[in-house]
Amino acid sequence: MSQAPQQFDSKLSAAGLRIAIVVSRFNSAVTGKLLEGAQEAIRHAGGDGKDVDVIEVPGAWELPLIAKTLADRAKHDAIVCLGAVIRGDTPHFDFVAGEAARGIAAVSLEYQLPIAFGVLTTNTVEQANERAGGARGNRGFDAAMTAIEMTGLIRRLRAVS
Ligand code: INI
Repeated sequence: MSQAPQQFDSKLSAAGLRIAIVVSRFNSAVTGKLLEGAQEAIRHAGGDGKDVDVIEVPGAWELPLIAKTLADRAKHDAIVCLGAVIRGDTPHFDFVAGEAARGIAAVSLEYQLPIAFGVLTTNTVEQANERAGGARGNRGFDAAMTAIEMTGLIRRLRAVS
């Protein structure tokens, strides 16, 4: 099935933004590529690597707790969560992937903080690789660009209220 590439506004700016990237070590060959993509996106949007904190967690299950801990410290403008849950590896795929998604969404809404969901959920490692710098782009790059866009959008909406 073909998938249109995600489109981003070329004027998006990460200048001055403090961004936390939380990346899972499980399937690290894939998540390392997602991390590279996210860091590239922040550079591409004019962000400074010094303003970016990278925090590793064991697996996607652990992403929501660390996202919540970071949100509670209120030191970042946005958080990017990266992981790779691959169905072939586990019968509990649905629990890990579902709870990661649910938990990240809950923290984002509770703290009204942009938290991008850069967690691949695929049937095979080949499908994951395609989306981590392969033929279908890099979802880490997309997640970071989404976090940058949402940060600007929220700031603009707050400024007019
Ligand atoms: N974690 C992942 O990030 N991806 C997976 O594919 C995965 N599998 O296959 O089980 C996975 N499991 C570990 C899980 O995220 C937790 O780290 C573990 O259950 C301990 O809480």
